[in-house]
Amino acid sequence: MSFMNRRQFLGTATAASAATLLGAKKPSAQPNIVLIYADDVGYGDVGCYGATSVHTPNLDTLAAQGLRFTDAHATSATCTPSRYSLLTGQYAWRKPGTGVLPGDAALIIDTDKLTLPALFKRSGYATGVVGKWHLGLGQGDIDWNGEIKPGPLEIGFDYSFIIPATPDRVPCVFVEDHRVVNADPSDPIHISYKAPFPGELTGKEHPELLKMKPSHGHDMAIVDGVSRIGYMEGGKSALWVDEDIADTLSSKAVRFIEKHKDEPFFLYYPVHDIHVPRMPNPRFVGKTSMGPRGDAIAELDWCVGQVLATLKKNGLEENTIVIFSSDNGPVVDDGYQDEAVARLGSHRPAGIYRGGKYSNFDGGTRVPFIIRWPDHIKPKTTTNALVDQIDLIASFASLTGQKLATNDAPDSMDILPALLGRSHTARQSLVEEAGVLSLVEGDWKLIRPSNKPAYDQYTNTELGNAPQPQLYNRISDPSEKHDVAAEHPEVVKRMLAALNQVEAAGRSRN
Ligand code: NG6
Ligand code: CA
Repeated sequence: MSFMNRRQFLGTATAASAATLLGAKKPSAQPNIVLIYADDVGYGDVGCYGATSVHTPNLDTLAAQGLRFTDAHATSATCTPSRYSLLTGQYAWRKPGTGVLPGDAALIIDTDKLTLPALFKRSGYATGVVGKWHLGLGQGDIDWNGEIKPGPLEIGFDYSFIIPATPDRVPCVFVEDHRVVNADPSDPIHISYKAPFPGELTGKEHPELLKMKPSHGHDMAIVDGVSRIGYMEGGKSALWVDEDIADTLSSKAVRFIEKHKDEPFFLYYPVHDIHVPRMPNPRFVGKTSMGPRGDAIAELDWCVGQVLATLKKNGLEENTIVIFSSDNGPVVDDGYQDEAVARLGSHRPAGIYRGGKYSNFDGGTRVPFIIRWPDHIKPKTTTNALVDQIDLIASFASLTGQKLATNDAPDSMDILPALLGRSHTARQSLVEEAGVLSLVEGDWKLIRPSNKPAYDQYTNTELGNAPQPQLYNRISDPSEKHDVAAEHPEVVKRMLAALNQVEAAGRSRN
């Protein structure tokens, strides 16, 4: 089924079954979708998940008007693989080269594969991405002064305004569609992840030039008084100002919504907060007792508020599904001296869960996940259904009345009933990726053995690696404090075999 408009959608048989699922309230049209994807925001980092050291009134409102998940996961404990899985419906670990990417990496998503935006496009939606990309661009050896492709536009987005990699990696410029924004041909941009350019001052040699100093790594190119990962020359007119990134992205997201208010749209909005360098706009500085990390959460909440206000102002509230989640768990010191550790106080970024970003433990992938669709999803509800962001593609295929081919999104499950709060069961199992793979199944979580370090001293993270398989009971021991592998050798054996099987099968949706 391709390019249905809202009216055609209502006329299809599949739409009728979607309407049945939605209960008495028929979908008046194809709902718009806004997917707000935060960066490094932990389970315990927002008010409606228990945070008290920072106020997140907009996220709390979203939860109060919608459904809040307590067992929702990113597929990975770092950014690139989670984003890859979210957009393709394929576990990133199936594809080599999907770890945290440098800023000059080639696009890692196949342009001939079904993606989340392509799914919506097929159904007649306008599709856009505004925010942090981190999935590579081009085919290697990117010319930042010319047309930059393939990228978002080649995998299904009609519009794109992106930070190419991360805010702590060069190039520190925005790319809109195929071009660097405000590029100046007389000051060409060059990027290297190998060596500084002749005459380039680096954070390592010139710490006196820095307003935000690294705690580990991040001592290469200096842009806007912050040293980054990678080297960069040229492009002075195009450089972003860190304190203005949230405002810039917010205005682009708002503009996209307003421009497409009369047609169905899908906006993927991977905001840059609260990734390092944490440099919120001065109007958020001091809003929390936690320094830049807390203030960045306040800025993130403001970004969410801007979306909600725009939907309201344009009469789009009712017919728009808003989803909020995060790409991986929290980290406190992620490489800059931003007082995050010293000012953490009693705040627990991962809530009761162990570990955080980079970790096999649940703090690495269990993240906030809130969905609101007025009149279709009951407000003020919570569910413990096991869901994964990778499931959005199959679930939205179902919502828009599309059938997935066998090889499309091979690890994505249709969990639409759970997403709409009609069922408290969703997945039976899922695979999480960090240092090694883990399998969550029923009450159990099994972490594969690994000889990688158990602890990272720089980020102060329990990575959850151990030379023997670990087994935790998710119900009686959600904080993964007691490894019970020795008591349940048969469960360990069965789950190790099941994990091998998921891996070997190349797919996990039947
Ligand atoms: C790490 C960076 C960290 C962050 C991470 C990726 C250092 C020392 N640390 O290598 O700061 O950028 O990569 O984060 O460079 S993610 O959220 O995009 O996965
Ligand atoms: Ca991240």
